[in-house]
Amino acid sequence: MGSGALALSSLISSCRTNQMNGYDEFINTLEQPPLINNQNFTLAASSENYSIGENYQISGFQFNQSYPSPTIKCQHGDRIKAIFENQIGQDSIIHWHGLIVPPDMDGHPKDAISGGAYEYDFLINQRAGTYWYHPHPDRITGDQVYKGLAGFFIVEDEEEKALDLPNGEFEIPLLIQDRRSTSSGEIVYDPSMHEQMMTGFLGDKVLINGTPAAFKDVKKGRYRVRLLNGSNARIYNIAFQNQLPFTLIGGDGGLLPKALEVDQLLLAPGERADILIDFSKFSQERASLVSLPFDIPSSGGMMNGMGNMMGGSSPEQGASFKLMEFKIIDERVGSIPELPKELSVSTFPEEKDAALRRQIDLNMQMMKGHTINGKQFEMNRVDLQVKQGQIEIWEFINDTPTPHPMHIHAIQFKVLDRSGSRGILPHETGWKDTVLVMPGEHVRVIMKFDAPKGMYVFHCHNLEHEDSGMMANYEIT
Ligand SMILES: [Cu+2]
Repeated sequence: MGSGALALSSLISSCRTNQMNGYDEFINTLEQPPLINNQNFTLAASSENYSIGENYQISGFQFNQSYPSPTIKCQHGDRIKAIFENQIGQDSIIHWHGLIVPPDMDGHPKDAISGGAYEYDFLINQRAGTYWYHPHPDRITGDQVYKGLAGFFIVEDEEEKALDLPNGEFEIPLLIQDRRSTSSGEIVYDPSMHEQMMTGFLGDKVLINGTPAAFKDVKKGRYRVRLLNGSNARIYNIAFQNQLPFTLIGGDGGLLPKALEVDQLLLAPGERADILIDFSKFSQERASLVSLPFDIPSSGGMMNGMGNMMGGSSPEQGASFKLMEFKIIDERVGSIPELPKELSVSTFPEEKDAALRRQIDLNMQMMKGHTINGKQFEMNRVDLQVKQGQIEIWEFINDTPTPHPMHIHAIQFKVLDRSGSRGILPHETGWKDTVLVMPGEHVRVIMKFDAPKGMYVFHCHNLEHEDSGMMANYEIT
């Protein structure tokens, strides 16, 4: 295990109770999103009233009248021609999270349409990975994602196929989202001022692929599980209940250089992880996927401690949850080839080649909103310019009492270092597009700007923070 994982373990609070939030029983079969396995497709967003499990209802949105949203699967080299139809009665646009596409294909908030259709046409010329898509309008992204619009965008390539990883029924994508309901079971999105300014909108129950209290039948063999934290604000410390180790093989931008054995994984909104889990190693009939409790480091400032309090009626950030159960059927499946030592080959940019270093200050103005370098988001203001082909180091500095998962569009970066005790986490050893910056932390990332020229955004992926201004424009020139 890497030193980062050990450092993380030391953060785990020992004084919390063992009582986990969430369901007592896992009784609903895990939903599998419909598959779009085609380079040409339409995603039509519409307003729908629908039920979630037996107990919850929502007046929400769906893509192609489906919840969870369809999974898109394509190959490196594909030319995607997609039509986004907006029938939800408010501004919207789709962002392909993690994909490197031209500026007018990226879902910048200024490209939002109030109705009609937006045509996408772009090439997939990046490595295999677990990417995703969701709306990206200014100030109302949190509302639209929460109400049902988010799905996987999986890219495959030859390097990955050569590894013979589990596939078909042995490949399981899990979209993890928390939700809050009224006493009558209505799921509503109504963040308070405090939630916008501090915690974000935290739920009291977790849906997996839109399924409450989900279970999944699995055989005694090895599975590939793609994890996506599609929650608005909640961070999960993912583990199996008995802390059985699992194998981490990928992060945001695809395969890691080497597989790593871990027993927990801190996943913030927007982040993905790709894991292998061998259910033949479990002796019991059920294996619970959980989120272990964790502490939010304090920034030591005036606001010390306030960030984690008063999260509405829901358990606080860092609380433990039961997520879902795997029900292990007594049927052995054939052995799978062992993983090679080196999973993939990547040439990461090096610090000595960086042409520029920038500090990105994450802050807030009371009663007003969140800021990046002192400013709230404005649609057409260029906040910084970068030269195409240039390598830069950005240092995110969190001067607030709450965590900020920072996402940069149109790029995959490498995490260089993090101040404090957490270090670089196992899933941060490969390509990333979203990195968690805890209160008081400085996190440096390095990247080369190879995307087409034009304007893109970077922002906090706590969607209430993003919607309250923690977003900025950068232009590749
Ligand atoms: Cu934030």
